[in-house]
Amino acid sequence: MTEQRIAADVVAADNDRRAAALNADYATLGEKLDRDGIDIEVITQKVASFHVAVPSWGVGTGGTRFARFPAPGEPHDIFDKLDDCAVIHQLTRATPTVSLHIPWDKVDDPRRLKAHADALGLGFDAMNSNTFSDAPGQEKSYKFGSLSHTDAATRRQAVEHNIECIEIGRALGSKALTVWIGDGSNFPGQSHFTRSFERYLDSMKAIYQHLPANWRLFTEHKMYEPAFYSTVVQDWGTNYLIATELGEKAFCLVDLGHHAPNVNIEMIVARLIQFGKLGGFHFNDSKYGDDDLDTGSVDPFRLFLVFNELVDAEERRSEGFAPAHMIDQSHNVTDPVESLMRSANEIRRAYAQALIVDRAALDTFQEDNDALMASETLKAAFRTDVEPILAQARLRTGGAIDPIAAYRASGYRRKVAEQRPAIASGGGGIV
Ligand code: LRH
Ligand code: MN
Ligand code: MN
Repeated sequence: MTEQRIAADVVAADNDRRAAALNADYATLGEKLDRDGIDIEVITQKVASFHVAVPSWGVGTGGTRFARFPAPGEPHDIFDKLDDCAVIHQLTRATPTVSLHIPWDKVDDPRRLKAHADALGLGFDAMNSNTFSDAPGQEKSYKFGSLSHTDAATRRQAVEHNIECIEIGRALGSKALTVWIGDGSNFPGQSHFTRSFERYLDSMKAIYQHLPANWRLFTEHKMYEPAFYSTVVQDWGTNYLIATELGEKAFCLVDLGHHAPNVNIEMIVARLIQFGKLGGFHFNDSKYGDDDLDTGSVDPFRLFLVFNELVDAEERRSEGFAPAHMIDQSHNVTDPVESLMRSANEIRRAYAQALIVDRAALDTFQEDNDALMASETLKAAFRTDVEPILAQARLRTGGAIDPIAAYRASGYRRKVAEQRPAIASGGGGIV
């Protein structure tokens, strides 16, 4: 029996208050979709089986490099973090897995951690290594890079850390490793573009050799930050080269915040799908840079367009198409549990909207070069309020019709604040 962090009667009471209105809205939407030849039940079932992983680093309060403002009841260790992740999944039923970040998450005893996760009904998605900051007591510093460092011993240390992440992940039942490095330079001339990339590739090949047969390796590109002049893995082109150089278990991970403003991310997604190298996502939203804001909070249309490509590939049954869906956010001014719940729902919303796109009509408008009607076909799906589908999917799988209302009614944050001592404020957040 799964341990529940929120009392079932609190959720049931909140659901009871909302059920009649939901059922009426669901019936109305069902009639509308039926007129368009869409069976609402098919969409609801697909949405209910769509899941996204929560980042362990997302449940603590984030910060910027200027300051971090702690909030009451922040998790202290990975066990507390899993408890918070379990709440997110209990209410949304959308997030059955957690993505760990090593050594931010101290995993001294993987078996004990796995037992805790099992009890909460949680599993583990991709492991994330960290060679972009120095861990206490670490022999070699990553100040001037890690996997691409000029010093062989530093590169070896970074490779070994990634191998250790694989080993921890194996014990936990994870099946993927995500590698993001901050390596790069701050000034023209500081580093040799070609040689640093050669060194990076050599290091990655050493990691790849240790990857279990049924694992995937995700590499994450990012245009800039922390390096402000050049970055070794700066864009999807370089990322594609890495994935093809390494082999069939290597794929590109697209973090939505890691591109120049106005870059057409959905088109990058389409290209990576076409050539079999889309590994998965770090979902978040942004206005300027790698802002790590709640998914869908700034530009939901862009998120929808990404899902439009994913559903297109799903319906074309593109070979080997199985992207990993993960969230990567930093919550500086909200309760992280609330932000992650609404983000998971926004991701499902974009999926549901993409599922109701009239693809046959879109094909015809594209073939006929009817630009206006092709665009309208997408907009018609995007304009549809699919909230009744999302709420029904949650309700039918044991979640909350309104997860944030149920969470607030439960008083969870207040209760954990009594058990978890406050964490000091300070400068320096996570990237
Ligand atoms: C880098 C990044 C990467 C890290 C995470 C904390 O900006 O997106 O995924 O692992 O942030
Ligand atoms: Mn990321
Ligand atoms: Mn990022």
